[in-house]
Amino acid sequence: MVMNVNSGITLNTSESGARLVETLNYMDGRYKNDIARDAQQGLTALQKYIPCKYFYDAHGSKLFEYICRLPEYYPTRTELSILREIAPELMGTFAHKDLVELGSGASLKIRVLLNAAGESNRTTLRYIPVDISESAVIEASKDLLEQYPELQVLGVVADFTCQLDVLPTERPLMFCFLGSTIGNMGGDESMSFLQTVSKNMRLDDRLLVGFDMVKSRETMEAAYNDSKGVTAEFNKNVLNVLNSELKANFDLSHFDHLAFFNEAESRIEMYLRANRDVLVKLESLDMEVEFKKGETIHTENSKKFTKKSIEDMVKPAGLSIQNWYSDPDGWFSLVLMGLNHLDALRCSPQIAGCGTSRYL
Ligand code: AVJ
Repeated sequence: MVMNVNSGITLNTSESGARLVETLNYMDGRYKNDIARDAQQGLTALQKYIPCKYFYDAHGSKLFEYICRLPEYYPTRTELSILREIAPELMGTFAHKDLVELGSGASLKIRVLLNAAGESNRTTLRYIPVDISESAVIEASKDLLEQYPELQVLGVVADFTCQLDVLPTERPLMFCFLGSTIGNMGGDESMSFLQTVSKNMRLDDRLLVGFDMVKSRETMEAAYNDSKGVTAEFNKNVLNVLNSELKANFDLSHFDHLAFFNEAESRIEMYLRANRDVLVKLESLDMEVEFKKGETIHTENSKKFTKKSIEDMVKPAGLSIQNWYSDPDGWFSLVLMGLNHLDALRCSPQIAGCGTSRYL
């Protein structure tokens, strides 16, 4: 059942066994506008680009899950191995709190935390997956309720880069931002994102962020050039998304997958490169785009971090690092943060009374 609860917000309830799955959708009607605007901007820029959030339609999400299981793609299994280690400590006392996952996708990793919480803590904690894909949020919530019938789940369909203020505020929160998704943002963007999260946090809230660390070029480049070509298919699939969302006529065979480590920027960059001259029509935008043979569309940055680059980003956001967890090789880091008390005393609306609350 779908009903409008407020302008632009819909409440979707569907059933999973005896339980209702509640999903608040703040994205209704936005996606089409956003992708039209972003494609228009990106495909007319000097260096053409498409924002990487458009990888994740139903097929793209499936391909991404496949990537996560590839032997070359080390981040997922490395992060999972750390999560398994630290989950008992993180979740031992986690009751009466909300566990918010930003960019939750299929909600696979969160199971490690939910398992560690144990059944009795699970009855009082609430899991809040936040993702721009409504189908991902609904499917993940249903699966979770089947596996953990005692769990409370509130699905939120929203763009976490700009809609954090829609989250409930009654109980202490732990924000989880896993998978080094933060590495997809530009430097300024990730800084201001952390600032926004920190402004939305109270003193007893926590933020757990996954960071992929710099390591040998071979290891990093292999992870984005897997031998089965799944990453190439994932990359090209974004053209299919434009084909269906914007009535475009990209021929995927006219583009090649390209991924390499840019050392100066400390990031993997992914591109689609035209292997011939190409003319594409985007009917919904009433627009034609020309590609010269060899011309590229920039589709993703995936930043690789160092301890210092993480600290430099976290401190200006008013966050303090409480715990730093890594695998023995230092390939991946999970960083647990809270509000920096001194900054919080100066800036927190609750304490200093500067007016507005978390809705900034
Ligand atoms: C979603 C940020 C984890 O940058 O590694 C995987 C997605 N892109 N292969 C990453 C991705 C190509 C990705 N994250």
